Amino acid sequence: MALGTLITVAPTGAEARKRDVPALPVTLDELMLTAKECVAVGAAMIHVHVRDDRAEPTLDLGRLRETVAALRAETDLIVQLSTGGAVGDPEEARRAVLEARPDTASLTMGSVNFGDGVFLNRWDFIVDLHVRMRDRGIVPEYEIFDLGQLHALRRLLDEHGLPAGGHVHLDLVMGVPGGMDGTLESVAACRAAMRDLPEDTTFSATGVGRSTIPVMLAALAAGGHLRVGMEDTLTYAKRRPVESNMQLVARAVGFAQLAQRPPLTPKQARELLGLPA
Ligand code: KMH
Ligand code: ZN
Repeated sequence: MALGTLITVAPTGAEARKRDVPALPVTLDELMLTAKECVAVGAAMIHVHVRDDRAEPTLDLGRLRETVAALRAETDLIVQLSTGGAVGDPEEARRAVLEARPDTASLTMGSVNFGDGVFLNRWDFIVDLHVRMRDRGIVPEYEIFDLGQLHALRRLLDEHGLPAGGHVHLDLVMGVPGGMDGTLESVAACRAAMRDLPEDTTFSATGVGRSTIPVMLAALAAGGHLRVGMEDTLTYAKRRPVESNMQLVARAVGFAQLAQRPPLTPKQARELLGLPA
C-alpha cells in the first residue's frame, strides 16, 4: 500500500502543568496559534484536551464546543476530542464530550495504571462510547496502552460492529508508566496482533518521553502513522526542553519524508479515516 503519513498533534494533554511548562498551550488563543503553526508544517489532525481559566484540565462542554468551532473556522485540521480526559474524570463528563460533535474522538480500550493513578475504562463504558460515537457519526480513534487492549478492540468490533465510516484506526500510546513500553519490540508485537482486526485497519503511534524517537522510527518502519506533541513529549533532546508543538511536528515531518511517506493533507487524512470530505 503506497502510504503517506497522517501526523496528529496532541498539543496539551491533561498532565503537564503550565507553571512547569510555560510553552504549553492552555488558552484558546494559545491553542489556535499552535494549531495554525502545526497545520502549516504538516499536521492533519489535532487531539484536543482543554484547560480552564486556572490552566487545569477540564471537560467543560461549553469550552469544548467553543474550541471545536474555532478550530473548524480557522483551520482545516481534523478535530479530535479526548474522551479520556484526566485520570479520575467521571464517566458522565467523559461521555458528554461527544455532544461537542468533533470529527473524531479518542476511545481507550481498557484500564491501565497511569503513573501513580489508575486510568479506568470499564468494558460497558467502552461499548457505550463506541455506540454513541456511531450514532453521532463521530469516528473513534481507539487508544491502545497495552497489548491486551488490541484483543479487547477485536471483541468490541465482533460484538458491536464497525465504527462510523466503517474504517478502524487506532493509536498506540507507548511508554506510559503502567502501560506497554515504547520499543521496537512492542510496536512489532502490536503490529502482529493487528492481524485479527479488519485488513485495512490503520494505526498511529506515540512514544511518551524518551521513547518518542524510537517509537516514531519503529512506527514508520511498520507502516504506521505518527502522533506527536507536548501531551507526550516535553524534552526535545538531552537538556533541551521542547519549545513548541510546531517543533515536534516539524521533526515528525522530516522523519516521514526520509521514510518516503510524506505527510497527508487534512483532506487526504479524512479519506483515510472514512470521514466526510
Ligand atoms: N490523560 C490520560 C489519562 C485520551 O486522551 O483519550 C488519558 C488520555 C487518553 O490522554
Ligand atoms: Zn489525550
